Order: sequence, then structure tokens, then C-alpha cells
Amino acid sequence: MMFSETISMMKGGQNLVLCHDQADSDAVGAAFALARFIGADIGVPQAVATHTHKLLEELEINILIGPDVSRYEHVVVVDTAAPIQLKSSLPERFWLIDHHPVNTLFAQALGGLYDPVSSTCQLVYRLLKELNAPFDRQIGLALAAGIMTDTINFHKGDPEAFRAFGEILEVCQLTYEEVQRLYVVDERKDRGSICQAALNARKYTFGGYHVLVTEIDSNIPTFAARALFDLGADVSVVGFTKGEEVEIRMYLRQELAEVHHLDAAELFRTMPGMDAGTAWGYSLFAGYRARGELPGLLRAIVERFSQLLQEESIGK
Ligand SMILES: [Mn+2]
Repeated sequence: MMFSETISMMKGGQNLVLCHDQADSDAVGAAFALARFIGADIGVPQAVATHTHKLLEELEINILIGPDVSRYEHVVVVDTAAPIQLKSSLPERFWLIDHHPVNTLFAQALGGLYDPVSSTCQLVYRLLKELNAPFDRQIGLALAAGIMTDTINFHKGDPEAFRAFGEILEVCQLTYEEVQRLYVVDERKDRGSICQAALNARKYTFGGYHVLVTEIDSNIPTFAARALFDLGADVSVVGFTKGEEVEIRMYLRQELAEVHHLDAAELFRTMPGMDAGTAWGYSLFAGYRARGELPGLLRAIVERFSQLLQEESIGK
């Protein structure tokens, strides 16, 4: 049976669409659109990512924290690449819709749709289209926000991501700006924090590449890292201290990653002093969360790039 038919059969049942922990707009957007079609609760193991709060508010999405997954007839997990991202909410039986280039969860699923495209939202759009599902502005906003997030506002993306985004705008009568409003930081206080973080940044040049490192006083390190990257950094690293925990985000420029065979997520996983936390991401973006002390971690990251980039340039 096609997976779209399976989805169709779930309609009216006791359903849960479960996102990965720290759910981003791709996970939440996909969950919302699917939940509207089959009728489902939406859950997350512990928390939703800060940048997604705007989408939750806009769509008035009610998310269950740590839902009892055994209570449901059908559980569809979305946008999740590995069992660890579900923490203790990993269901015994579940379907999966995901797009991550490496997926270690699909083998445990009853089935689903796994295709390593740009976003989970485009996969949900594909399924809903196949089912002739009704679309409205809310579903459109959810799916478009997810595609925009996972393509990093179209800094990357496969043809289907662009096509799906355009179709969604058209079918749901949305404008690009309406979707972007959910994506960019438009709180004046947050923009101030990003400006201050940029002004406080230290710039290192190793092997000709610019490495910008800073701390931010607001929990939006991803946006600040993106801002430094857009300013011209080849590597941008931004840390935020939240009580005893630290959050670090890093963007790598593609050219640097290719020339030096670097993978951002892999770098964080193997960084000296960073083995105590959780690292995630892909080749050009990585996140890290742990209990720890931020200045020491940032120094270790700078030291690592100093070795990686200067050694190689000497060898040439
Ligand atoms: Mn995703």
C-alpha cells in the first residue's frame, strides 16, 4: 500500500504526530499540516526550538510536551533522523516521514516516507497533494515556513523545495513576506542583541579564511551566527549561556567545507572538550548543547580552526 493511503486510513483515529526534541519549524510545520488532515495531537519530547515560537503563536498550535505515546492508535514521527532525538518518547510502533541525509530511525519504523530531499514539509506537501487534501492559509503557512527554515531561507534547496514553496504560496494565497515574517527575527530587542553580538565578535584569519566568534545575551544564537555569516564570515560561531547550559551554533561556508573537507556537525562531534554535550546539524551548520563554560569552549573551537586551516595552507 502507498504510504499516502496509510495516512488516509488514519483519519478519525486516535493519532499523534510526534516531532523531534527542540522541534524546528520544519518539524512543527509538517506535524501541523499532517495533523490537520488526519486529525491528530501534536507532541514533542521536551521542548520546541525558540525560533519556532512565532509559528506556534501564529497558528495557535497546541503542542503536548512529553505525550504518552502508548495511548495512541497511530503515531507518525516527523523530521527525525535518530532515536536519541525522541528521548524517552520513542514509540514502540510508529510511522516516519523524514528527509535527513542519514537516518538511523527508519529501520525501526513500520514504514513511511523517507526521501533525503530538502525538508520534511515538502514531503508532507507531496503526500497531501497525492491525497487531494484541502489546503488553506494555515496549512500553507506551516508548510512554507518549514521549507524556508530547512533551506535556510533558500540558501540551499533542491528543485522540489522551490517548486513546492511556489505552489503553496499560490494555492494558499500567501505572499513570500507573510512566510518570511515567521522566519526572520523582527523583535527590536533581539535585533539589538544580534547587533551587539556582531560588534563584540572577534575575527581571526587562518589560511585566508575569516573566523568570527562571539557570544550573545539572548537565546537566538542561530540567528546571530547566520547574521555573522551574512556579514562575510567563512566560519561564524555564536555561543549563548543559559544558566548552567551553553548553546553554540556554527555556520561554515560551502567553499571552505569543500576545500578543507570539513563537516560542521562532525567538527562539533569531534571537537576537543565538546564530548560532554549533544551535537547535531549537517555539513554547513552545526548546533551544540551541554552543561559547561562557554569561553573555554569557544577558545577550543578557534584553536581547532587555527590548526585545520593553517596546517593545510602550509602544506600547499
Ligand atoms: Mn527538517
